[in-house]
Amino acid sequence: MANRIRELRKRTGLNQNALAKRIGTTSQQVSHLETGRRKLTQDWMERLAAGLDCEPAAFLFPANELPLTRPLSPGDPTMRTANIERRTNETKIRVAVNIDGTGEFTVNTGIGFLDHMLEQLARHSLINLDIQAKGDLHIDYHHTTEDTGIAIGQAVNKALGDLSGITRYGSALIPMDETLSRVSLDVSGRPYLIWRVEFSRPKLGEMDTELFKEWFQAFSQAAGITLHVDNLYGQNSHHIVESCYKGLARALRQAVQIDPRKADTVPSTKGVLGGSL
Ligand SMILES: [Mn+2]
Repeated sequence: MANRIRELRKRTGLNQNALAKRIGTTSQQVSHLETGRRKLTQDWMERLAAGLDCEPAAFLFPANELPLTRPLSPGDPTMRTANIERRTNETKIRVAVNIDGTGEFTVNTGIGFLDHMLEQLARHSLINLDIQAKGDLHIDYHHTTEDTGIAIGQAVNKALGDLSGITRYGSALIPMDETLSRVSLDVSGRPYLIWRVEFSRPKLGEMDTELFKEWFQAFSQAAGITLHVDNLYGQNSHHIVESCYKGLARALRQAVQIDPRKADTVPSTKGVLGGSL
């Protein structure tokens, strides 16, 4: 059976021998696994995934079905990274994030306007974001929009781990021409969305403007973030929503930063984040 071990290995720049050493086997075994001479069991997939910093299921994805997300900074323990794969009957999504990135992105959701927003999110948060989504766009954009928010939120949540040392709070005021929006958030493990944003137009490109609330709701729930988004004023719907994504990006950038004065501690008097106040 065809698998994607070789492709993934090459993306990380490892040769068979280097990968074999990482996972405690021989290069011959790696070779047999790649060619299918040795059966790719769950155990092997888990070992290979650990060596290549990806999800075990990544090796089984047919190459033509969905492009593979790049492992971001494989093996660098100082980087907060995560990969998420989410498959339902409605969408198939892969997300890779590196919280400690430089704002690099590869975004492909099939929805042009949403791609534009997610690119802003990466660029202004400095979180590296690799998103590949295939959804049921022939129905409408609802599932893909919402599920993309869930998958990115899950990836951010996973990458942040126990939230040790983070600044926790962040806020931003973002102007775009006639528009001003404010985003305040608490990376606390406590999901909550306040969304005070109205649009003058029902659609932007092919996308219904009502879907942006769905995206922010999905993201805040999955990421475990209390998120308040207010458009203070503005007319142009494109400016309004873009200022919200940029505000999220800038606020997130602040909140996930490691505070050097309390590195290795969780920023709560309870000693643990999440749960009740
Ligand atoms: Mn724009």
